[in-house]
Amino acid sequence: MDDDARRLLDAAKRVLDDGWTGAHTVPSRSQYPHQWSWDSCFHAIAYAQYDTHRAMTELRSLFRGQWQDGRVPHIVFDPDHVDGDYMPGPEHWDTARSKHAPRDALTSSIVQPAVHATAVFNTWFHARDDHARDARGFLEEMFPKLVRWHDFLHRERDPDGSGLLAIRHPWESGRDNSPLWDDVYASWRPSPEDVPAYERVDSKRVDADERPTDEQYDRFMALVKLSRDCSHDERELRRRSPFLVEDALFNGVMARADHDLGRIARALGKDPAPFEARSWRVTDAMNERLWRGDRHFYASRDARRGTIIDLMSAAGFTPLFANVPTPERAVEVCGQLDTNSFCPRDDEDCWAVPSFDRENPGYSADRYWKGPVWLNVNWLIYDGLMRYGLTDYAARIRRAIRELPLGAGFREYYDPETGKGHGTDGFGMTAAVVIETLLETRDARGRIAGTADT
Ligand code: 2M8
Repeated sequence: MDDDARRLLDAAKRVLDDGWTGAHTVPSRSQYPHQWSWDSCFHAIAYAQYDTHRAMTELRSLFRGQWQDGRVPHIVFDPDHVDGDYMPGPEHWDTARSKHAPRDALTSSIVQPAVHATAVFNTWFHARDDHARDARGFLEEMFPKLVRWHDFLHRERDPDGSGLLAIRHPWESGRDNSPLWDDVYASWRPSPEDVPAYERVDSKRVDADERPTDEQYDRFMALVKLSRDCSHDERELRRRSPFLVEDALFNGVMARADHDLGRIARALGKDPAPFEARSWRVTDAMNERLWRGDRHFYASRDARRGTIIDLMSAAGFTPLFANVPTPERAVEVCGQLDTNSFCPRDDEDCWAVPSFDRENPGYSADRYWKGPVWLNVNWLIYDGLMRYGLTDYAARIRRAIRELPLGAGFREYYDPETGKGHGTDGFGMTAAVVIETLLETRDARGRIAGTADT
């Protein structure tokens, strides 16, 4: 490792140390003072490389918030920060209305992409020497929790039995204000009585122009209220939610997680077949319903209206993470990455991979999920490309994962054209993927060691 890389690694570890509460890592001290579900998985994937104990503590802490019906909530609130530090706080969710909510943890009632089985698997796989025994115990402890989590998703989130899972809030995608949802909003505007009273705090600490608009927040909050009004009952919400989307990233991550749960089962001497079968089911459904052959990428689908959301975003490449495309298709997908929409390889003034199509009028270089480069999503694509041996474009992404933070710090997201950092600083997911790419050894076929097929 060269000096620059060593310094970057140390700085990234300091970011995670600064966010460490003793039980978990906050995404950012100032902007996100609680525990977020997929952020924690990324943090754990990084810790798995150098601190098994922390990786285990991080994931255990998250699963303290698991509901009795198996759901893993997108936020587990820290009781020390519930007084206006973040909105919506527990009072907006009022999860006590559900008999499934945990009684000893304050949480939200929605979910985020299921990176958990992958994070648990990596934690065990990379554990060395004196940690190996603890990690084996951890794997045994987490297995039934993961099974209940995946059971919940496949049981409650497959509205038409197609194999594709649906999200019922934009926050569940992890990509809050992606232009993809504008398509859905075109036919859904909440009436004033559907929107609860609320006061934003997110735009006080980060430039309001970089955050979602008030109109988008009205919709976010209307969906929070709807969840509360339905006592967070999934069956009722499947019927009533105006937002029901089969998202390419959510499903791609799920196909990988099901596969990794199968690998955990195998490691424990149990039958992996049921989990692998689910992974194939999601994979087949994605190839059947979401693949856009004419555009060489995976779209998302508005499940409420039964229409394809015909917009290209970075999410459309994340099925690579789960080996969803055939090798031929993966090459096509890579070709689409190598265009003006997502930064061609020969364009030195463009940082791969922007979160949204640069050629679309809805693109914005600095507004949150409408175009900026998010390194956690880039990492999913990077890992996928490596698994296919598509190392050229992967190398371009890896360069961005190192050089953007080197130039602009560990920011939440970056302008694809200037590399300028935006959003909050000291951001955990950015630090995590920097650590992973610096420390992970990929095998001769370019696959991540901890997740290569066995
Ligand atoms: C952002 O989402 C939260 C809501 O969950 C917010 O804007 O308040 C997203 O970028 C999401 O992907 C991320 O997990 C979260 C914390 O980093 O922030």
